[in-house]
Amino acid sequence: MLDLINVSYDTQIPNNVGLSSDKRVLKALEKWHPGYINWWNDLIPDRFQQSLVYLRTAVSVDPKGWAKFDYVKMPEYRWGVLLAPQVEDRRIPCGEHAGQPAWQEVPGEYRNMLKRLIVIQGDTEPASVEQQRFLGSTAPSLYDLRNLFQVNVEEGRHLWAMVYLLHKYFGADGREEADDLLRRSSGSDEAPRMLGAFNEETPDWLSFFMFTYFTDRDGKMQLESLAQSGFDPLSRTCRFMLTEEAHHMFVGETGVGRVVERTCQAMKEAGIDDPYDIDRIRALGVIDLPTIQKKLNLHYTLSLDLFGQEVSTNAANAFNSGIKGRYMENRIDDDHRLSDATYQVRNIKGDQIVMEDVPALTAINMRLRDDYVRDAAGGVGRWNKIIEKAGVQFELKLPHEGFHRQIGIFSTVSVDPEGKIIPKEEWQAKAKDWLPNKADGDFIQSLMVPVTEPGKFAGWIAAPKVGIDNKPGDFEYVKLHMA
Ligand code: BYC
Ligand code: FE
Ligand code: FE
Repeated sequence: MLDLINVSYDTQIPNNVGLSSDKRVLKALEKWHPGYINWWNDLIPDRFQQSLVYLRTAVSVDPKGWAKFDYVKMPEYRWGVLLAPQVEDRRIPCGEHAGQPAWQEVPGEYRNMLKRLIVIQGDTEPASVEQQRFLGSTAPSLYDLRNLFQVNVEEGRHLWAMVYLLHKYFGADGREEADDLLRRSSGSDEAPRMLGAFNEETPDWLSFFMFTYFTDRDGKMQLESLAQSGFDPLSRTCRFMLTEEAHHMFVGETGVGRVVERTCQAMKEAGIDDPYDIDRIRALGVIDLPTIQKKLNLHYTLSLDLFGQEVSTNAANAFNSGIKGRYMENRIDDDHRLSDATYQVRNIKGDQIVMEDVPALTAINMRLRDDYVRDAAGGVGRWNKIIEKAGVQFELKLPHEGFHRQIGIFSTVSVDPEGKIIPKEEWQAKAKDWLPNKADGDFIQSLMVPVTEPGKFAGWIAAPKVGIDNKPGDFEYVKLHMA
């Protein structure tokens, strides 16, 4: 009998999808596996591959106890294929087929749309590992190094999750797409990753924390939407991925919070009250709050681009066909078809930003972005509490959604962080005050020196409040391999 809660280890690929009795898919995945391991080995420096990292591995999909913590060498990590348990009698939650039984096989008429969304989702996962590949050598502590690698192995598992769906449900062209996921690479000229933000650099640890806070949160919102899919295997896959995603955003939120905390603390100790006294603050070896705001501006706006066009027929089709739902679709109290509903979308009239009603069906991306903005605001409020508690007069803010955009309605105009449309030349002249400039980058880079003694932290970041898996402060999260 197939055990759908616990994970079977009788094949090379741990799974709860009965791979050992699905020879075709097992073979296809075993064929794909070496390419994946090569990709991993080329990416992560050898010194870290040989190190023992205190990682969690998913061993079950039981919400009460799905993970096990232990020392592992990363190339030996058991990347598995895990789907959340099937919900009995699950129905398609939205669109023209709402109420019909969820699909257990790919609905032929929506095959291409479904495949495209799975490929885009899959493409982001290895991209993020590629973006973060240089960070290991400058980790501010063993605790942070471990968190980086935890996020990396889980993004690797998310790639596995999408590759499984491609192999299992999309035949020969699914196999080709799975191979292409290892062929494209972040920032490459010939074969870049599919979405803009995933070709940007993650040059330092503050960027890493901002990325896991803001960009992994796009991941959360998109996975929530795909978890509402009428295609049940996709829904179940994404539901399990979401349990892992929570930790990635925790790393981001606490990471930024610890940087903010350390800066405020150093300012107080030195008797500096003015957060804009940048030279003196930087001389303390901490990152001034205005520069943290610039990093926030950058990563937030890059992440907003990931929601696509505000008004989108792609999104309307995905919703109407029942392939992709809204955030918390099953909790929304409406007809789930949006036949007559409208939704407010920002538009540009002359030099003004106005609100306009459009058919709600076409505004699915906008609605998800609105949900995202609300979700993202939470952590910013908690960072501000840290600043307030330290007695520093400064407030971090999400910039206006029109600021610094490459996709959608705002990509055609220059908007300042307050939401005012301004001449392009003025925007360009002020950009260095709004986004990290070369000098900011160089300064942050100068702080990026590795700290590898258990329980010690680089001077620009505070220690975390609690350890991973309740470990004590001086726990050796990574046993570094000495070459
Ligand atoms: N960059 O009608 P539109 C994660 C393209 S993150 C480049 O708005 P749609 C993670 C678009 O493809 C979550 N191109 O499109 C996080 C379309 O092209 P075509 C990833 C872009 O489909 C951290 C055209 O512009 N998952 O998991 O409504 C670490 C028209 O746009 C971009 C997903 O995104 C862009 N930013 O919306 C690790 C879920 N935006 O087809 C992992 C799957 C748009 O006309 N994807 N374009 O040639 C989707 O649901 C949708 O494809 C999108 C775009 C929301 C991304
Ligand atoms: Fe992911
Ligand atoms: Fe993630």
